[in-house]
Amino acid sequence: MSLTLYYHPLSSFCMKALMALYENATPFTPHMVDLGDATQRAKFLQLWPIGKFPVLRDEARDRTVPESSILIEYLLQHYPGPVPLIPADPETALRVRASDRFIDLHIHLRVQAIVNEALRPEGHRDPHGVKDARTRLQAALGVLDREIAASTWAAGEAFSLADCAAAPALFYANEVAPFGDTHRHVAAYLQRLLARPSFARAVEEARPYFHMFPKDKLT
Ligand SMILES: N[C@@H](CCC(=O)N[C@@H](CS)C(=O)NCC(=O)O)C(=O)O
Repeated sequence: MSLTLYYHPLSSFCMKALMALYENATPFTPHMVDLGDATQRAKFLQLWPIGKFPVLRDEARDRTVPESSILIEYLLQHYPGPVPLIPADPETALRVRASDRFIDLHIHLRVQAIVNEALRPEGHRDPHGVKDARTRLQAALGVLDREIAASTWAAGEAFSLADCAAAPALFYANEVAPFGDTHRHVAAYLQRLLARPSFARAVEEARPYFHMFPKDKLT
């Protein structure tokens, strides 16, 4: 098998990549990395010195592909399947990419900042940073709530890259700042995402690691 995904099932950006692989039933070898294990971390850093996953390794084409959105575009280019995830029409493709960027930058990374704060040791906390992340997360959820009120998926009526980004981002956003009572269109969208088999599978595979999520330390 040519493709190997370096990942951890609990990682939200890795769930995004997994969804794309599952959507198109793309054959790959999952390679779980425990970044808390010094040996595994050192080996992973040799592959990708930035040390963030997901990373796709394609032996057949001798390519190492980090960054979830680029990784998905790479799969669509070189290993396409029945679900295009980025439509051929340039206007719609631009809408998909814009939505993917909005979700990653203004929702996903805010959630990550809030979770990372909970993982920091006492004395190394950043209360201003987490307050800012929470404020901006609410603003982004407001924007998404207005947009998603009018469509089934993030960028229209076709499931896309943007929905792969949104699913794990919103799943964890709902843990750090529950939005069921405040953003009901986003809440309904999350239910649609949870019913999508590719995301349902990623969540099931993450479930054994949920105890590692620092829910009781969130501020
Ligand atoms: N922009 C990157 C973000 C990847 C990312 O932040 N991954 C997290 C896990 S969700 C990670 O590797 N964290 C480990 C670390 O920062 O040491 C992408 O889209 O792939």
